[in-house]
Amino acid sequence: MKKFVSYRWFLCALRCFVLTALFTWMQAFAQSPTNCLAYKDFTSTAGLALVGSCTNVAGALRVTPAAQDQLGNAWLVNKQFCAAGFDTSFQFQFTEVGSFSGVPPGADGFVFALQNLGTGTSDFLSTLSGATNFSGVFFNTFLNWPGCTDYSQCDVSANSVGVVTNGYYAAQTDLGPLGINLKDGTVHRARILFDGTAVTVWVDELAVLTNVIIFGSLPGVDESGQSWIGFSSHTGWAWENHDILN
Ligand SMILES: [Ca+2]
Repeated sequence: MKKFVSYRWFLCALRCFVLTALFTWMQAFAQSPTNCLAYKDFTSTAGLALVGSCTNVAGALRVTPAAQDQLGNAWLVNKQFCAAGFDTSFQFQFTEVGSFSGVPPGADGFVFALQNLGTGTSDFLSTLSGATNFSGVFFNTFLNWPGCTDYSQCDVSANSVGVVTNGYYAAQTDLGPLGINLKDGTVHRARILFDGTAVTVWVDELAVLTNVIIFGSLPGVDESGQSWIGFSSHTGWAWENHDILN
């Protein structure tokens, strides 16, 4: 009898141990990051689709070079699940700012975008575009247009950050009064956090847009909540190198 009780105790202890181990493993699995991608630089662009003028130069992703009328995009080839939220950071740098005579130097900036168009899309996914099926954060360096006060479509300055959906601003911030100059040639850092409802953007560790609700209809994601994500950039009569460093 004693032996039977011990055996049952042993089975109970074993079951308890297995369940505890399973629970611990499930907890660890639930807490482990998913969709976690990192490029420490762009010496290799494996996994990216480079469109138009986008190339890798000295370890950076040069979305457009400092030349007239360039258009470049870079997209992760594999769609990512974005609908429930994401948190991304990258460094960027604008150099060789220039323009034709009479045009303010430096343009047009770049967009971090979620899109449901494909990896070959060659639009500039910003307020300067007629494209649809995208949402993004636009790091803008050229004022379109002076005198315009419809800030759902026009830039607030030539040095601004805005949240854009299908060519319209949901919100934007003039960076000048915050002491940030996107075109000063230095390396800047961006962080974009989407919590499933609203987006917050930091530039150089400063929150410049907070809890902007943009993705109500999620135009940049498909029916399963996934998007192609990446960068879109453009130049015109003014230009600069648009480099993403990591
Ligand atoms: Ca602009």
